[in-house]
Amino acid sequence: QPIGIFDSGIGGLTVFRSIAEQLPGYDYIYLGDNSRAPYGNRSFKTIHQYTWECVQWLFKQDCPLIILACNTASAKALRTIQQKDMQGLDPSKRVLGVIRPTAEVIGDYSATKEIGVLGTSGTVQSESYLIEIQKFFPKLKVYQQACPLWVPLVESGEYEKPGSDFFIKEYLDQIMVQSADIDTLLLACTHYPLLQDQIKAHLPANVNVVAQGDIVAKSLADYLQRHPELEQKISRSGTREFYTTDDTTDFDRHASRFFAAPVTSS
Ligand code: DGN
Repeated sequence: QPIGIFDSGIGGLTVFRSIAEQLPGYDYIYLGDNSRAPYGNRSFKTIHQYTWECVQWLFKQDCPLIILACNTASAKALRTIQQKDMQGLDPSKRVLGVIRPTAEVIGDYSATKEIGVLGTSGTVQSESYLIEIQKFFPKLKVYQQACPLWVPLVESGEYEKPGSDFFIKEYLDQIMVQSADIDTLLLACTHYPLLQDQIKAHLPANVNVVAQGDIVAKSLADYLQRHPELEQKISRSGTREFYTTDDTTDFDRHASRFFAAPVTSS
């Protein structure tokens, strides 16, 4: 039985890439809901409905464990899925998100104890990071900034062109002006790691830029160790299957940038 990995589109492949690197032996199925992406500006109800449909599809593929490798879906749909939709289903099935594992450790990256969270409008409006981080680091000061143009910048491939720096700098200026003591910026969106070098180039050298793929992968490894009955169910032939709800040629062309390896989807 494979581990299911869900994202609104191709962005979750940055998280999957870290998971596949740290836990290479397991089987995985990735589903990108590209035909309805991006989720970033959609309503709570719509994001929940789309995410739950995709989770159910992954359950039908026999996944005992599904990771919502999407911040927007984790922020807006995970709680309802865990607390309502899954009631009455096989209790051994699990759906996990990316926000909690990130919130558990992000405070450790900061010396000043002031951090900035960069995400989609949906993630920022949900305040999920503020709420989750408070549970683990109650004294940490957390500032937020929505960067709605960064997902289209990455998806279109325009980020590799010089004009993109204008849009990268704009949101960084908006977060850094909130406090002079911010020393850590969390990239709380699957697409932003592709902008990491350009983001760093606009910031003082003392500011850490943290991508969450490796954090989520490490947390998953710990989770499987703590849940041996679940871990036993996962098959281990090292297969990776990719599915998209939209055009496969398009998915494959863009996906390899995010996954850092060739991708063939169905
Ligand atoms: N995968 C989404 C996220 O991490 O927030 C970004 C893409 C989107 O649907 N807006």
